[in-house]
Formats: sequence, C-alpha cells, structure tokens
Amino acid sequence: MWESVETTPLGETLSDLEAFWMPFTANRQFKAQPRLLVAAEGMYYTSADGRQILDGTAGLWCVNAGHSRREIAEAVKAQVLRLDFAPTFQMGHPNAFELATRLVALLPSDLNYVFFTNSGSEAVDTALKIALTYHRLRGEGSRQRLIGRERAYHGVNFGGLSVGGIGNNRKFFGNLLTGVDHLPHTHNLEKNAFSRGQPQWGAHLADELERLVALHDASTIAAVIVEPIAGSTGVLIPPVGYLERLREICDKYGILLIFDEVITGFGRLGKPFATDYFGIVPDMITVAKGITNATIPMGAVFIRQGIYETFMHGGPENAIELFHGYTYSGHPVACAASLAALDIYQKEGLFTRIQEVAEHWENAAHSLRGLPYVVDIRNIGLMAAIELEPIPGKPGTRGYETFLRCYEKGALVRVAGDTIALSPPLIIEKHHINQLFSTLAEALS
Ligand code: PXG
Repeated sequence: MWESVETTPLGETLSDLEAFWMPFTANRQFKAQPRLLVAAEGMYYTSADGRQILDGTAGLWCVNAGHSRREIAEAVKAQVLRLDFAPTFQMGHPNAFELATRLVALLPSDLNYVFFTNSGSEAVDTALKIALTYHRLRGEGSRQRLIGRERAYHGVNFGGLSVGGIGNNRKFFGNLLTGVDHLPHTHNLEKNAFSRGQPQWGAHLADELERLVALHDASTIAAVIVEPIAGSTGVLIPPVGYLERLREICDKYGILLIFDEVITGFGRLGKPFATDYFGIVPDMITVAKGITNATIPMGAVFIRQGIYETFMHGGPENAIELFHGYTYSGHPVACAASLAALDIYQKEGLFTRIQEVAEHWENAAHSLRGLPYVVDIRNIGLMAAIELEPIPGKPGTRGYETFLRCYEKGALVRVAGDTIALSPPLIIEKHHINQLFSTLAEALS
C-alpha cells in the first residue's frame, strides 16, 4: 500500500495520508512528497521505495542499540501474553520493581529512586513537580521559581515548555507557567567554532545564575533544569567548567539541579549517562528514548535519596506522598522492553562502545570543514552538528535542503534550523561513519 502512495497522483496521496496530523511537521509539504519508512534492521531503515537508508539519527536520538532487536521484540511479546497491564496505583507488578532496581544500579550512588513516565515530556514535568513539592515539604514553600535556559528543549508539556527556550515552541501557548526565568545559552560561534569536544570559552555563563539569584532571591528558586548537552537545538556542548559552576551555585543556594538526559542517557557519550561523563551529580535526572531502545514509549525520573526521604518523612504512613502519576507509569510491557534493552546494552557493552569509534567519528565530522556554507562543526560522544550559514532571509531552508539531499542519497540526518544534527545508533561501525559523512559531504558540495 505504501509503495503506491508515493507514486499515486497528488490527490490520492493526500486522501491516503490526510487523517494523520503529523507532529512537528509541515503537514502539507510532507503529504505532497512523503518519505515513508517501512522497515528497519540494525543501522538501516528501508524506505517505501525499497532503498536502504543509513540511520544517522537513531530514529529521533533513541534507538541506541540499533533497530528491530529480536530480544526486545520477544520480551515484549512474552510480557503481553503473560501480564498485559497491571496498575501501579496502590498495586504493583514485579517488572517495575526489578527495572527500578536495575536502573539505579547504573547510576551514581546517591540517585536511588525512579519514578516512571511514558515520555521525556512527562519525565520533565514530573521532575519539576517533585522539586516544588520537595521544598514545600521542607517548609520552604516560597521556592516556586523554575530556571531553564535559552535554546533548551524539555518536551512539549506545559512545565517543560515553560523552562524550555525555543521561541516557536512557546509563543502560541499563552502564559505557560509563571515564575520562570532562563539562563543564557552557551552557543558562541565567534569564540568556539570548530571545537572538538567541550569548548574552552563560556564557563562564566553559569555565573548568570548568580544574577538570577540576586534578582529573585534564592528563597524563591526551586530548581534549575538543563540538558547537559542541548540536543534538539543543534548539539550545544557545555563549555569546560560550566556544569561544575552550575552545580556549585545550586549547592550554595539550596537550589535543586536537574539534568535532562533524555538524549544524553544510555550510552550516547560513551558512559551510561552524562552525569558519569562530566563527573557532576545532579539532584534529579530525566530520561526517556533509549530507556527501551525506543521500542515501547517510556520515560523516567531518577531521584536523589534525600529527596525521596523527605517525602517519606512528610506525613503519616497511610498518606499518599506525591499526588502525581500516569495510568501507564511502569507499564509492564514498557518495563519488559526496558529490561531487555538493558540486557543488550550490558551484554554488548554499548554504554562504553563508542569509545572505540569516537576518534574516527570526530575526525570524520571535522573533515567536512571547508565545504560550502559550513560555519561550525562540533562533536562530543556519538553526537555531532554541522552548522550551515543560513540563506539570507530564508532561515532553515539550507538545512532542510541538505536533509532532503541526504535522504535522497541514502542517509537520514536531523535538521534543527540550519544545523544538521547526527546521533546514530551506538552499534555504528567505521564504514557506516564513512558512509554517513561522505553522503553529507556530497550533499553539501
Ligand atoms: N527532553 C529532552 C532533552 C529531549 O530531547 C524531551 C525532553 C521530550 O521527550 P518526548 O519523549 O516527550 O518527546 C526531548 C525530546 C529532535 C527531537 O530531533 C528531539 C526530541 C524529540 C523529537 C525530536 O531534535 N527530544
């Protein structure tokens, strides 16, 4: 059926594709010229017109162990047949407890608790609610302010939007949460273009948090949330010393620090999490995507011991400690998928796997320097971005055209404005890396 969609005249194409209102997509443009993926295996998608497309983006930064892993499929099937669903409100099922125990074993010693959600957006809103409640339980209920950062993406729910820093994602949706402020982003081409790994310039931008404290007073600030590396807005890598400084200032003023590791979690940097890579322990971590290798939707918040304990000491034993949760928090099928994904990650050493290819990855990315319109290349772990000079008056067009050309030539890349972002599955081999960057080089030349 899908084969025919691409070849039928426009009218028929639209009637077949019309009903699905696609997320974050120019629907009319897409439906006029659709790009449909019909199968996937390992590093490759198969498109409706029968081509093999190298996956340079791990789906949407999420298929960390590569596509269509049999072990996960089998675990999911077995779980659906054994226990399709069980509530986690006032009831439980073994997989959720087992998964939480397995996850905290991967984390720095103090992050000992897990709250399950179904997406990164829900994980972020959950973490913000925990932060607000935590301070209130400690008798510091005036700490209601949340601090995000410009160019941050924390999903699309109202909490995440409010601390997020992407104008288009925010401007249509009213007042959002009140009492939110933002740190400046750290991206600076003049100082840091063509950096390899963490850029040298910009640690002082964390001191802007001191200014926000001076402005609002620490007694009004609950939490700071940042992506250790901003993914969606084009792989913005923290300057050397920046995250350390944020941690210090948060500690100084009793402000919780939340790392949004929806993209950086589960091996993207050659360590299990960015907290391990940077050696900085936040008070909460939000994850999603790679937690199940994207096979079944799931997200989670990892929470420091002291925060959980505050809730447990907050009232009588028969009191619900947190008035929050989702029907599918800890869904048995998602838990089964996640347990199977963790087995693969651990058996195949995928959390550290990319250390084998990291140098090759970095050199391949930077080999694009000098191609037309390339104004920056940056990389860290198994992430890279190639920033292009915008066409005057038409921001985003050059990026989108490059994305289309890559797709025609057999590679899937992500585009954020005029920046091409890359984050392939962690099973990538050197020959795939060569294919990816040579495709990009052709597309750019
Ligand atoms: N936090 C971060 C850091 C993310 O990157 C979310 C939260 C939200 O997760 P959910 O599961 O609610 O989508 C994300 C999601 C892209 C792209 O290509 C990035 C995301 C989602 C879709 C596309 O940049 N990140």
